[in-house]
Amino acid sequence: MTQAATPSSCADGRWLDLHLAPELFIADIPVADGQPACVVVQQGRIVWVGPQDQVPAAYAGLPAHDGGARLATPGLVDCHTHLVYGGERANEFAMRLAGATYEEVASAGGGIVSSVRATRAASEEELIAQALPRLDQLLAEGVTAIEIKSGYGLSLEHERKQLRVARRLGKLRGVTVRTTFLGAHALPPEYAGRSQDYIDLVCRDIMPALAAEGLIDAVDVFCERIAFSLAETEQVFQAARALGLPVKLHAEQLSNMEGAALAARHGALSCDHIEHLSENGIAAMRDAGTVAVLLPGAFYTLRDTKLPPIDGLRAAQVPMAVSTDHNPGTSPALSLLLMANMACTLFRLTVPEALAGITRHAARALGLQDEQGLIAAGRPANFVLWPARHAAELAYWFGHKPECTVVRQGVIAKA
Ligand code: DI6
Ligand code: FE
Repeated sequence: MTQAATPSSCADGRWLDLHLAPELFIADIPVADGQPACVVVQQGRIVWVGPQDQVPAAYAGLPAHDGGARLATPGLVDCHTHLVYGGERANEFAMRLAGATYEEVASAGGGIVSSVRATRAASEEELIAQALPRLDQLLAEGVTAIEIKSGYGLSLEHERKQLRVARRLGKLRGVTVRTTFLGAHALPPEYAGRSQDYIDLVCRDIMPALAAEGLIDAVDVFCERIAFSLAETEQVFQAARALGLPVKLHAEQLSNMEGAALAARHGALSCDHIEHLSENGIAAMRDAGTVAVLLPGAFYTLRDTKLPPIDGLRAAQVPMAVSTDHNPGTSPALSLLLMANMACTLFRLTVPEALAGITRHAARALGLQDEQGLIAAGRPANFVLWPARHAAELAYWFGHKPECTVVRQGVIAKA
């Protein structure tokens, strides 16, 4: 049995000599740029934020933690991962280097279905043991909330197993985990050629059962020509809404299916990938308050050339999040900071956009905007101290794992 990570100590007290990242905090008393700040934590929650020379007397006697003049940001939020799966697919990496397209690999029995076979063959304990090192890589970089999808089980038994593993990972590491049911990720082999029958099974049997077991926080669909149609997506969303579950969508990754507009009609939390997002989709997302989740790791791995419509999203003020999309096929990425760098370098996001993308906009994509992604009084204590003075350094450096101090759910998870 994998031992839970023992938190080193309680984070309660005054965190002094901090420099707060612009736009990622709300202070009780204004903090000027460069002014040393203090964050006060009591019973695991932030109770005050402001200049360290104006800490209220009521907190003066609390233990002091030295922030070391470091940059403080909210805990990072990885809002789109397929972190739980069996095996790996390095062989496909080699196949694509030899010229096979992602769709050709899928048609040759590789792709998602090969991970399905490996996931079905693995026990719950084996999936935990395989996922923990991947989760620890992300946690070491200050992730304090993460979304974990199913979608490699594609049956009641194995989708349940994936979602149970996701819940257990959160408990083992004391990290906020939001689970997303992605039963409509691919057609399982036993339903080859019978897509509608499988979607009926997903909507009638699998989703209601797992929702009743409290395993589902949101529902997602891979809406794409090599996956599920708009009509099938609509059916899954109708079933989700009937169960009171919010939805999100893998939308417009390889083509424009107008999936984002459909998702927005259902008040989707987010539409993700969106390289082929249309003006109509942007307007629909804007009107619905749906977050655009950018996944530069998949874009990079697939050597995609179709950039998401960043200028259009920016002009429409659609919140943009950035995530690893960690999965064994198109984005075996284990660094959210690298994704911030790639969002700037490949997608031309500004540094403030990229940092909001891995904190407050990512929190919104999970419905966690009131408790994650911002340093402010009244929220659980989830923040990171970086060996940096300027926020731009978080997107500038890449390929390293900065030695950071992580406060996660009110404990010092990494000193
Ligand atoms: N789009 C993707 O890029 C991943 N899933 C999806 O809907 C691919 C997942 C995999 O290849 O295992
Ligand atoms: Fe994905």
